[in-house]
Amino acid sequence: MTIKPGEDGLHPTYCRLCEAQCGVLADVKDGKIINILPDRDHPVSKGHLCVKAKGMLEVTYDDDRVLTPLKRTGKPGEFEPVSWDDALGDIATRLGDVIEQHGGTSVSSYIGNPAAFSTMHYGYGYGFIRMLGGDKFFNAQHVDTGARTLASDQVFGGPGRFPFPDIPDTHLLMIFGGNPLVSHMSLISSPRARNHLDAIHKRDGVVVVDPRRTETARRYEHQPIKPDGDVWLLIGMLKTLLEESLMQPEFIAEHVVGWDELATEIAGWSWDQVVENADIAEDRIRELARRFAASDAAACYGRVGTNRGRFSTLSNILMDAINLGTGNFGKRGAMIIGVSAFEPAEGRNMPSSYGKRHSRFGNIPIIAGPHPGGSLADEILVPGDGQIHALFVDSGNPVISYPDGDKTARAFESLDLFVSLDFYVTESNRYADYILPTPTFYERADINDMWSANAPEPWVHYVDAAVPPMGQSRLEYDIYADIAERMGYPDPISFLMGKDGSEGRGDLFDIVDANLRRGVYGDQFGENPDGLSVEVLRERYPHGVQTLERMDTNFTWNKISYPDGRARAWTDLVESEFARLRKEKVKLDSGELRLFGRRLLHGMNSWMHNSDKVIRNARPTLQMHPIDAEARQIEDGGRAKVASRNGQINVIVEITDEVVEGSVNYPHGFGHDGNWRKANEIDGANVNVLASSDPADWEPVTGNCHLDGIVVEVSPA
Ligand SMILES: Nc1nc2c(c(=O)[nH]1)N[C@H]1C(S)=C(S)[C@@H](COP(=O)(O)OP(=O)(O)OC[C@H]3O[C@@H](n4cnc5c(=O)[nH]c(N)nc54)[C@H](O)[C@@H]3O)O[C@H]1N2
Ligand SMILES: Nc1nc2c(c(=O)[nH]1)N[C@H]1C(S)=C(S)[C@@H](COP(=O)(O)OP(=O)(O)OC[C@H]3O[C@@H](n4cnc5c(=O)[nH]c(N)nc54)[C@H](O)[C@@H]3O)O[C@H]1N2
Ligand code: SF4
Ligand SMILES: [Mo]
Repeated sequence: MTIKPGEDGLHPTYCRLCEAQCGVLADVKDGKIINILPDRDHPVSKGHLCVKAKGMLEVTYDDDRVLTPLKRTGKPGEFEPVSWDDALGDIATRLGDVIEQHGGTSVSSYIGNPAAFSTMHYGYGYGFIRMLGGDKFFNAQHVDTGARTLASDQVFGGPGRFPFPDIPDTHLLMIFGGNPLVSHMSLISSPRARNHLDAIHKRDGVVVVDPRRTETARRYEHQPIKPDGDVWLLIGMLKTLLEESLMQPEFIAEHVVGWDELATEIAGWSWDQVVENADIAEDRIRELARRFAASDAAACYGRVGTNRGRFSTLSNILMDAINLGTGNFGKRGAMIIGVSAFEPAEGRNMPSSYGKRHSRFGNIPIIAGPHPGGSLADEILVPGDGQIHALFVDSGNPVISYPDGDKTARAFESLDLFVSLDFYVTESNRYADYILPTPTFYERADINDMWSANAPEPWVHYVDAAVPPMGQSRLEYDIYADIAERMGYPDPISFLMGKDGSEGRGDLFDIVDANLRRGVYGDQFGENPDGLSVEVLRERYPHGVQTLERMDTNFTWNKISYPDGRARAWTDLVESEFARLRKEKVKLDSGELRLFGRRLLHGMNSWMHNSDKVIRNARPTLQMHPIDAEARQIEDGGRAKVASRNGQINVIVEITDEVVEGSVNYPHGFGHDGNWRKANEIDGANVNVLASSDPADWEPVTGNCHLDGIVVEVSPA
């Protein structure tokens, strides 16, 4: 017997804020969650929680939360409640008018970060837009994972998989541009990652390559680097491996194509070039490479800090090359690719479609669907075929998350129709015509569909809502399906399944259930009586079920899309990126200050800053090295003006040798002026007004925005 939404008692559920997806117990009394407790019976998180899970309780019962549909009645941010019927009726009519006048390609959407944790959200969200004829979608790819996605496309032959380190058995972990003790690890679902990292530290080590001595770097071993310096360190490590014959030739012969071409290229770079640009001594680079090769199970893992730089794609490809060349791929403790619970064991990666389409603005090759983030404003503002006139923003806040926030705001205000699905009035949707309220994750059923493939200790967890949706909030899927129905379309799920909707509205969990039952752990519709279905999960495993003791490392190999099943160390793109590196060679010590990002333990992207628990200790500051501060007569705790070619902000300064000389950092997600009372009070700025929406400032192969390594001038304010 499962407990029903809103019933008194402890509801097993899970947190849907980051990949860790920790098990939670929601204590419900009189229809309200009164406390959030760690779930010690969750098979993998075993009681791990961070402050944000409780913060979500404050969000759920926040007085500033939107609980009725809102219609814009005046200036940005001025709204009045309307009925669902009026809101959806007007949206359907106006959407129909836009499509009639400008065609389906004038309709688009941004679906942001939280959607990565709610069931099939990207799928039906994009299905909805495609059904209306839309051909442009936006999400966080180009500010988060773009370089990793293109590296996967090149190295594995398809963009759909993120490799991850098999951390319970890793002996040496090199982390490039990630801060797991704050982020709780990204692109890998491992709620107790810190325990694993501590154990790795006792084996051969955890080396954190980062321009800041981060929380993670402090606990383990830090290798400072200037923003954008990674590609040089990686070339140096590969040079060492080649010069000192530290590779695994048999492994390479079996699994890698194009190794000799890469080796020739690497040999063409001199140690002088490497050392000058990496700003790290040759001895140290050699030491890191030797340790990597000598370790029984090593992994090079890159995250956000190696995705928004000038040569991030090449850096990610070179990390793969180091893993592959030393035999640290598809092996216990090394880099692996997993299988999702919603595909069969032999499930294949999607094939590459890179460059088959280009963006209208910036002419950037499309990697895996989404359009370059930096182009959103111009896709709205620049007239022409395919110009966006109607936009849905769902689970996102692009005015703060995307580059050139001011321009994005201007673009939003110019739309014919702007519909937001959110539970706050944010910096983005204050320009909307309608805000449609949605539940928080404690008010919805979900299954951990998207990330089950990236868990070293894989599990599946289905949960019902702990409490029913608050106020008039409604699930995103139902909102899309209702609008579609009013316009005479099938619901997005039926559309995605090639049906016309005549059999009635498709249920999200019917598809989920079918995929799970056919999947690697599924009951195969009765053929495997011990296997899983949604019903089995619901009845037997309310705390989730660990499906394998460890992710099978062999899954890695059938996720390679090249027909020969081998990875590539050399492609046309690798060749042209090296040529570009030769030409552009980022000058790292030209006296300029470079700005990079930082995440706060007490903070979540552009939101959750209205929760006391979360923001209590959060203080957005510009971190600056003492030498750089002295040269500019800037005082600790004082205010400074930070200016880029694109814009300027006014910030509080924190002088610290935590950052490498020549760089400064500032967290993103601040500068609030939505309808949130506490968040608006925080003394912070939107750092992304410094980032540029000019394609010249994106990585050309991905269209990734340069959010790290922005050249800035800092002066006393
Ligand atoms: N300078 C700089 N910029 C960055 C980054 C950086 O490191 N530096 N990081 C980038 C990264 S990695 C990412 S992922 C993006 C994130 O940027 P976005 O994709 O914009 O996501 P969030 O900032 O998390 O905003 C989430 C929004 O969704 C709403 N929301 C929360 N839960 C739900 C839900 O269940 N349903 C609905 N409908 N709405 C919900 C919240 O109220 C909030 O308005 O920011 C990027 N921007
Ligand atoms: N508490 C908290 N947790 C979060 C989030 C949050 O906002 N708050 N956001 C979630 C999201 S959306 C994501 S995508 C993940 C991100 O997860 P992570 O990538 O682990 O988190 P970040 O703190 O962004 O780490 C990026 C690191 O890259 C470094 N860096 C910047 N530029 C460079 C460079 O050029 N080279 C190198 N080597 N390093 C560089 C930064 O100093 C920073 O330490 O975190 C998730 N978890
Ligand atoms: S680490 Fe924190 S934010 Fe991430 S899932 Fe666990 S409780 Fe939620
Ligand atoms: Mo992200």
